[in-house]
Amino acid sequence: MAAKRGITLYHSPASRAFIAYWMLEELGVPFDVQTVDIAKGEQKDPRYLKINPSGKVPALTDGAATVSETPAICIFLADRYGYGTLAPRIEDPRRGEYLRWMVYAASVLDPVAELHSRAIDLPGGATGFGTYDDMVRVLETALSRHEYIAGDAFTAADVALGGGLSMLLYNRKLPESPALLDYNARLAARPACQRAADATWPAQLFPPAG
Ligand SMILES: N[C@@H](CCC(=O)N[C@@H](CS)C(=O)NCC(=O)O)C(=O)O
Repeated sequence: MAAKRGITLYHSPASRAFIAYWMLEELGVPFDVQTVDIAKGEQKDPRYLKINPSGKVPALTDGAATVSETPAICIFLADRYGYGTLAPRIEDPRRGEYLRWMVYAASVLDPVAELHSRAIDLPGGATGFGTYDDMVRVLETALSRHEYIAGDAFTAADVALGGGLSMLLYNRKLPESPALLDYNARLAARPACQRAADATWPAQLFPPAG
């Protein structure tokens, strides 16, 4: 069977699909958007579960390849279309930090902020992700040392982690501290980020600049 051609992003408005959309905009590659309306439960349709067995958005297909989990989508796309620019090369020592923050986005930032917003704070040593206060301190420290999460250059880790951070700030699940707000403003100023927010977020995702 011939492989499907081109990139398709499976998307729902005002969801984590914003992050994958932003990644595609940063790379400037053509893609189709297929809406999977999570408000209507379309993410649990058996046809979509073949693409993402978790029944969540986003997911992405590129030819014969299928990928889901937002940071995995960012890693996949950056390696394929932005290797050496938005993704540090394998031999580049900066790839270590880059991968650290990619995984941190999904394994620490997302679950810890969501749990904290529901007043669930587990003891740091008892979980793989640590406490909310530790997570905020770790992020603030990293972001006060350099402009972007993995160093002085913007990378796909800023899309994966920064996109999640922007959504959490929007939903008031992170503190509006100077380090986090300044970083969010730097990301929001990027034309690709603005295009993705305009295309995927019915309300205003970012506060007006100024
Ligand atoms: N770990 C997943 C989380 C994706 C996720 O939770 N997506 C939400 C929208 S933001 C969703 O599809 N919710 C619908 C549902 O779970 O039924 C990722 O990083 O992609």
